[in-house]
Amino acid sequence: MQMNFEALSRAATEARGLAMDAVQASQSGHLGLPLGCAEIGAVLYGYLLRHNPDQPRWINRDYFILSAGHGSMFLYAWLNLSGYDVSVEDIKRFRQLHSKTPGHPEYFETPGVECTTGPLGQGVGNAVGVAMAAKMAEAHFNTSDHRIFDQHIFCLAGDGCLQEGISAEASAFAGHFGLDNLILIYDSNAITLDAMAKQTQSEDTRKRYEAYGFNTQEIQGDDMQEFLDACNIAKERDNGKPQFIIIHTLAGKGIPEIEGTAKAHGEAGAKYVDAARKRLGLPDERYFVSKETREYFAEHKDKLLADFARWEKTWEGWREKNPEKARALDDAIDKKVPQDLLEKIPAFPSDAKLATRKAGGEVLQPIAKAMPNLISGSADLYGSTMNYIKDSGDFTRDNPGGRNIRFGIREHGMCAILNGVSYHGIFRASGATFLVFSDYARPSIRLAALARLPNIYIFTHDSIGVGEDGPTHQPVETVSALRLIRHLDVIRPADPEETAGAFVAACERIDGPTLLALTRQNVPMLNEIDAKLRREGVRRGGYIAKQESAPLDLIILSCGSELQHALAAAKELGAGTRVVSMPCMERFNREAEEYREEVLPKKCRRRVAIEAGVPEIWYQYVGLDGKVIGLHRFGLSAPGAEVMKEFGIDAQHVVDAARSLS
Ligand SMILES: Cc1ncc(C[n+]2csc(CCOP(=O)(O)OP(=O)(O)O)c2C)c(N)n1
Repeated sequence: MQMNFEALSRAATEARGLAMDAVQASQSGHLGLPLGCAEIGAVLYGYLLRHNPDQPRWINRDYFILSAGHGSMFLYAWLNLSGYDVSVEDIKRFRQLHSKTPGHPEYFETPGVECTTGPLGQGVGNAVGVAMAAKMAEAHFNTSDHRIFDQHIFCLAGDGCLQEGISAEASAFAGHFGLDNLILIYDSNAITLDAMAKQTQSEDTRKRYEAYGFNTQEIQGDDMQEFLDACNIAKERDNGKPQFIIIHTLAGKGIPEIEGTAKAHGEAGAKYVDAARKRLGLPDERYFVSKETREYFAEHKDKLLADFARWEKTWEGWREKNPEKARALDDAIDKKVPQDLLEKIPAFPSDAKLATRKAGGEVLQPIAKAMPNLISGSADLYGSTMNYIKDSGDFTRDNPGGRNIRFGIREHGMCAILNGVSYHGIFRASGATFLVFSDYARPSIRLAALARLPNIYIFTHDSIGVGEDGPTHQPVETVSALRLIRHLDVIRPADPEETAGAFVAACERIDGPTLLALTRQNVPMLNEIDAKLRREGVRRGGYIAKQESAPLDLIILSCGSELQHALAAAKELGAGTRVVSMPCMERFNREAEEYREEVLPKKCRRRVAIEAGVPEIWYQYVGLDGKVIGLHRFGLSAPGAEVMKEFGIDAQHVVDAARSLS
């Protein structure tokens, strides 16, 4: 079928009108991209994208990811025209309380929004992750008779996205791993927010992307035929190269007072909207969409649904011939976790002396067997993070089914790519690095939490116990800072059995990300706590590790490698001492009031906490009457045990603190 230029030009004009009206009404938001890229939207949503507005999460849809999330009205306008559940009424409420049209696109708020974007560059990383997951899905599920996955991933990025380092990390990864299903569209409109782009960039972006291993093309963005041709060339190239299309556009096109200038960027154009609408031939009626445009998109949707029905036939044939694969895919989509996952992990010998990272590596193997959709990457630190799935190979161009991802030294890119994998919805994404470098990845972790993606972060070397590498590598404030991210569970297990519980808790949690903070150094098995309790206690976040044997008069709280000191101190502090293991504050805080009261009865206010990190967060449990043994400074370069001793992270300091309580 030929592309209908007349209908799509009309739609582009009306999409411009929707953006102008919404931005004018809310007196906020960005006009530049929605106006400048209207023809791109028309070609993508009116012709090219293979999707199903009635089933926004259809597993074999093409993706469109708006990395330049500030241009959200672009997305909302095209979703409305395409027949997604985004009404004109929703658009009228652009940027208003509890609307489906928030300032920046949010995954859970709006049907058809694929990723939460806004922090520039993030969408590029997400798109790379989706493209990788799509390649993996092809490898895991397609057969020679049935191709149920053959997706293309389109991503629209601006100067800001490509200036941010995260897009460089992710793009280099995409080039290296040959993600030729990725089509990155660079909206080169020569402006950024403050000024003309040339005031801050002079690189040759096209050459940069060629150097990453992309095929590149350069066209005029408002020429629909040129854009269509470029996309068709990009789609047909199965040559192991991701595709980069530079589109030259005029930001704010349609409002001459601001067109092509930095003023086009935000809502400055709103005051010229009335005249601009007239010039575009739009009637006075606000949020106008013509009958012709509605009819065009209704017809186009019929065609999309017919394509979808054809795919469904392939899908049914595939299911019939491949019942095991079909079951595995159903489970993956439902994020099912075997009920007996914990039992699948063998008990650790009671005399083991292992770092929790090493225990984690052992725990991961049976889990990976039981969860074939789990993937496990590392930012060039498998040797230290120990999370390599031994039964599977590396993900490579030649082996896209490999479940181990070598991300290179790209923590931020890794975490944005993991987000993309989770958005794709089939593989359980996990990735590893040193915990202290979570700072390099924090924006992506925060977005995973905001979008409630079930990522698993296996972050090791979790305290000053790192030792000789010194303060640059020793987390001090990092664990607590991560605990402050809403919806992120941070689990810091104390010994190998708690580590088993922590991994299972992470896999079982599907409504948000979980970060496992594991030690570099060996820890003893805490055999005085029943092994079952150690494993299962983690699920509740905090539990009574040692029950007092006389009336309760002191509670010691701890987690991770310091729980051993709490237990040792309790021996000296008398029969009325209780020890609470608190591997995950977020889980504990979600428990019912009765359980929390059972573990930490209010009547006992003599409390001490110990953790080799900043102390502040523990005051929520020890209160004004309690004491916290922690660190008030950065660490030191020396053997880990000596650093711990130097800072008083030991049982004796717990004993002294407890005795000093009134
Ligand atoms: C990480 C990040 N830093 C800063 C911003 C604020 N911001 C939003 S848009 C923008 C300028 C983007 O310029 P460009 O990508 O060229 O977008 P365009 O001007 O084409 O709309 C800035 C700095 C942001 N959203 N994210």
